[in-house]
Amino acid sequence: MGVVNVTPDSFSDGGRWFDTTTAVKHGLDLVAQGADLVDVGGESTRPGATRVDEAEELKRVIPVVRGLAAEGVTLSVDTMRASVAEQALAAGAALVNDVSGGLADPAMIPVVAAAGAPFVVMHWRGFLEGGSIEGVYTDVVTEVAEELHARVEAVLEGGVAADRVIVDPGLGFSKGADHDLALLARLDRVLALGHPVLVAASRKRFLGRVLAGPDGAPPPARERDAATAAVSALAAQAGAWAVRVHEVRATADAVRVTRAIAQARTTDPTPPESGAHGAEGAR
Ligand code: PMM
Repeated sequence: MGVVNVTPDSFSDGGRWFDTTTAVKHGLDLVAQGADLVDVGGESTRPGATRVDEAEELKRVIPVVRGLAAEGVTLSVDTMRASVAEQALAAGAALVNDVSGGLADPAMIPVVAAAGAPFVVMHWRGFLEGGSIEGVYTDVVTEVAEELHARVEAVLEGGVAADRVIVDPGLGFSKGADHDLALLARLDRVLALGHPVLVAASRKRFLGRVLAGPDGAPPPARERDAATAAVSALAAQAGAWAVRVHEVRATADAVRVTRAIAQARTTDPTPPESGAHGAEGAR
């Protein structure tokens, strides 16, 4: 899933694809680089961002959705507003990606249910707890899995079909770097919810912390793409359905090679050895 942020202020690419023509061209470039799906958003969710009004969000998103749909691109719309989701679906989007998991707008779940569209339900305590940025957890993996499960139940009760629900641990949303790393380490617990899993690690703060130099300064967001591709490969290997990234080529390659290795594993006639270093023990 490639990202087109039609915003002036997203944290890693704000302002770069802000007019319709540039945004459509960027979406087509992402497809040429290997994206199967393009996620179009008109509202930044970075900490401290103020919400855009509905008219402005529609003005940013709908022409880009229309332009890319006309080119045959499979699209998701990244929005917390039911009206934007509804109009984007009518303009050709296939899927709705709501970082609030249906909490921000009570009309969202009915709109998605009526359209029969796939729905990405992301975990974010900012909406569960009224805006807290850094969540406090005693066991982040268990708590995120349980809270996502509760959101999925609400979405199903609202009429969205079970086979339309995709879940996302919401890396960086009310989570610090250690929380993000723990969730990636135990993606199996999110997969155990029984729905396809979307992982969106691209350029996020936790990568900045892992990659920080000796002075502790994180590299700028756009220098985190190699690390993003590495996380994408690990997420794909763990069983993620999709990875959402800004720079597609490296991640598409990483995912393809991961898949090729998985295929080679299934066709290898030699049974795996039990120890990491085989019967002779560690060398
Ligand atoms: N992160 C951002 C925006 N949309 N959608 C989903 N499903 N999951 C995410 O983690 C997510 C998202 C913020 O990233 P950006 O502003 O750099 O695109």
